[in-house]
Amino acid sequence: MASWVVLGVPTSAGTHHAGMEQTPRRLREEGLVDWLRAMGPVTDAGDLPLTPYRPRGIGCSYRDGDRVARINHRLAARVADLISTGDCLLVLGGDCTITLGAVAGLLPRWPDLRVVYFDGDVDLSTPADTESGILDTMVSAHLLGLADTPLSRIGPRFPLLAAEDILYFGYHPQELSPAEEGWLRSHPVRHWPVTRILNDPAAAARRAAAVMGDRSVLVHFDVDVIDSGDAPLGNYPHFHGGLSLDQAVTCLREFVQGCAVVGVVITELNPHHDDDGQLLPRFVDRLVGALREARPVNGAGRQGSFDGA
Ligand SMILES: [Mn+2]
Repeated sequence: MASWVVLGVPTSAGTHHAGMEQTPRRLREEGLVDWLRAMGPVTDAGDLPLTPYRPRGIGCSYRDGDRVARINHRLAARVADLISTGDCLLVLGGDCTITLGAVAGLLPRWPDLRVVYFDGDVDLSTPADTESGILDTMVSAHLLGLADTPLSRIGPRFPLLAAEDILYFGYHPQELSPAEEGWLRSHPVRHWPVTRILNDPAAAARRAAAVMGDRSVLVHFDVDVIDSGDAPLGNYPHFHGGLSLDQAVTCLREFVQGCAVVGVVITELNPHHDDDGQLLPRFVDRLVGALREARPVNGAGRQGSFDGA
């Protein structure tokens, strides 16, 4: 198994209400770090400062952006420091915006980084076309530089990623806005909706891992890729016929087994949705079962210089 460094990012500043800032604590209470440690070397780097949602007024198109950028700056600096020992990064969110900080922190060492965007959505909204201003709907737009804000300039380059560096996996077509649909159709980006992978999710995930080649990979795992009818972990419900929890975690296992994963980010898990106390233990059990299959990072993709070249 890979050796892991675990960092919690207890923030819900980039979403529409509080809740997810409790998730790193809850995942640790359910034994995530202890179970991982029972299987291999784990460093628990603790949590960044608690950053709960706060209302910012009506009609804002870049909601609490300064604060979201600030926490992601801190995350990027911390990640760059932590991965210098060669561990695989496990970030416990927190809302989806933390994938920006994780990418920005990984790029100096892994400039060839690609992202498997394993999410019920594609998050390609921008401040120019958003209705809510909620930044967790704009994450990949910021990764790709479609939104030019302080948040998209937190890393060593702009844009952080090119379209061909992302593979959207598992989003539901019904969640796409017309603008998102148009962008996906007109750019060289791989996008595999859940409707394309549902007949054999594991085989599709194996193909996705193969597409990554020998490049280093961050898996962005938004739990709203799991249909809320099976496991309502996601902060925002998705009821369109998505993956089950077991199918989603099987896909995650295929990703970490099949390509050169240097980091995994767990996002959008709202612990308040676990009404009977069964859901989080089940999630942690399945998650650990997948992560234990990760390859050691020293077998990962091409390594860059530490000063960002
Ligand atoms: Mn999502």
